[in-house]
Amino acid sequence: MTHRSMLTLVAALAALSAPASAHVFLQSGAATIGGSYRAVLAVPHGCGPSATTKVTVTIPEGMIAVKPMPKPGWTIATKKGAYAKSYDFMHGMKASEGVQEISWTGKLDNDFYDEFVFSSYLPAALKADVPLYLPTLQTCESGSESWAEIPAAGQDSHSLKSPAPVLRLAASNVDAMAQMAGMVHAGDLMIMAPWTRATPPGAKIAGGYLTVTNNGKQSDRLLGGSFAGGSRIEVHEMSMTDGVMKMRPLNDGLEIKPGETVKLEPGGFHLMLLDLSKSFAQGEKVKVQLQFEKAGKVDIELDVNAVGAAGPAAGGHAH
Ligand SMILES: [Cu+2]
Repeated sequence: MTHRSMLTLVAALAALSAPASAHVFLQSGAATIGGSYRAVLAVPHGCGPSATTKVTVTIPEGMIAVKPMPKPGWTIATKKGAYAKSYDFMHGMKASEGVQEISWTGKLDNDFYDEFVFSSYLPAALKADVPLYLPTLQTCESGSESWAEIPAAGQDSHSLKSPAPVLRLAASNVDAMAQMAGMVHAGDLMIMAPWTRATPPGAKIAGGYLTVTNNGKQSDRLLGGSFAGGSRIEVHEMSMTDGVMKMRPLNDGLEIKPGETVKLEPGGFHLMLLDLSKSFAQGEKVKVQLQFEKAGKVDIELDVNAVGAAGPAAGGHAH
């Protein structure tokens, strides 16, 4: 891995956490698992015009060894308690209890911006791709604002009115490197971690999964694609309708908006590789050519994982 690609990844993670509007948010909203994390909670405004008098943040399970930084003019109070489980901390130590809530009491006029800082540790037991949410209550001279909304699965957090500050987690550098081995740049698009599953003998279809980030200023669309071992690739959406998993082809393609990262994964959006002429064997790579509306044709390779890898088998698709 080059330095440059590492920086690109960091930039991509940072872009994911950039605030859409003036919410209370974490200044550095992405961190690596298995290391310390300095949380900077940014408070850009009061409750309407009213000055902020107290900021209370709830520490999520899995964020350990939390210590607030003293702040001139503000009184700090913490609530401690037992974690749901015990975590491996630095130097082989275990941590099973600690700070679960911090409040800062003081005054911050609506005309000013301020930051509330604490240190923490993100144990190796945390999972990449599962973000941590830090619900925050902002109390003001008049009224309060609760920054506590957490997006439902598949929901865009930008659609929330008062989203909880979020910390996105990345795997350790070793895992990040493995991910980046399959990273492809195409114009403003960055495609990461493309994979599929081994198919049972005779299977005619297979799902394809990847993550695509649009670093550009224009929207693009993933329209489908082609591959040597079958007829074509469609983009599908899988969703629950009346308790039944249903799939539908996205005939207009899948939009990837500027600044957005879209994940194709089992149970959600996916590539559908059609009319396989031979099955995919675990460990091989399948060359496919994706078709984007603006970025055009993009060659990638899907890693073939185990038959049952992380989701329903391709043969179970009801077409
Ligand atoms: Cu499908």
